[in-house]
Amino acid sequence: MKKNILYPLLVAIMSLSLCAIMIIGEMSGLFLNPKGQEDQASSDDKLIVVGVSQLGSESVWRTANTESIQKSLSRENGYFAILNNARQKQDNQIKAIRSFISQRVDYIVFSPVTEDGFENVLTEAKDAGIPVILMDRTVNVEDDSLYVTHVGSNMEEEGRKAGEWLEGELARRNMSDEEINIIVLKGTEGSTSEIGRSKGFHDIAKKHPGWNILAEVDADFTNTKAQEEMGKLLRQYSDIDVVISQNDDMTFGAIEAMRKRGITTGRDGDVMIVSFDACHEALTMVYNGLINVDIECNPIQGDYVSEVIRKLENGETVEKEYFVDEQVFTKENVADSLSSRAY
Ligand code: GYE
Repeated sequence: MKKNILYPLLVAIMSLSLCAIMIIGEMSGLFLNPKGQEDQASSDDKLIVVGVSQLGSESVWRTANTESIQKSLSRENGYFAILNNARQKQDNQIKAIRSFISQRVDYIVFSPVTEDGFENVLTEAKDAGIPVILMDRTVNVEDDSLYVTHVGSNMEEEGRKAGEWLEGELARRNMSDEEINIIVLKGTEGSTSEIGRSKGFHDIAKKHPGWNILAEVDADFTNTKAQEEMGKLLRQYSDIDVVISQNDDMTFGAIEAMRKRGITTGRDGDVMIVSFDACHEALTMVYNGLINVDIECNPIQGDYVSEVIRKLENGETVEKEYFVDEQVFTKENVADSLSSRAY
């Protein structure tokens, strides 16, 4: 009988003590460690995991673009970004995307080195239910549902701006009816930036029978390749009036090749230089008159990408294409942007 009364009493006392220990523990921080870990784990669970396949690190532009995406897709902003650098090789990009698929990332952000050749891997991403956001360059696929959206520049428009600048400059110099010898240093053959800039420039060039395009050479968007190619072209052609160089890094290489041979460039030089990107170093050269014009291509695309992801997370619809804002820089308007340009 005694035993029966004591037993529930004992259980009640033990439960109360346990509660008290837990409350005191909570207040004194005794359980802080396990709970802290739990918080960390659950906040990690809330992070949006993004696989980023960057095509390479071939240019100043690319470095700024990579930094922009890393900054926007930071942990503080709610992301866990896995970045892969493909070193300008399509195979590396395909491998990276496959690895993102097997890691079951929430999104893939992808800057394709060329437009062709990604249909299969993008189909695999779609089948796995992973939305793909194209950044900077785009892809050539029959089924455009293989990607959600493209955030980048209007490359064709950039090419047209280059042609229109040349039209205007020749008119200003009263040279519109003269024969003009042009060299085009192209970026990576088959990339969106090369295709667009070439097409845009050609659209203007074909209106001018006097514009002779002597050569169009692939210099892969790099300084060293452009220096090498420009060296060869200078041995081949003695009367070059204009170099259209599809990015600033190639422009630096081309100018160096000309400088070595005593050829001057820019406003008062032997050869007019039209460049693309508008990084700080090139804008300085525009200011100093060594480059005539720089068609801006804006690499700061991270916030646009993050905004697209935010919309998708909220179930909102997104546009198929987002173009970033860009301008044209000549000596007349470059000074203000020069001081604020961070890349
Ligand atoms: O102009 C060049 C880079 O695709 C817009 O790629 C980009 C181009 C950029 O390597 O510098």
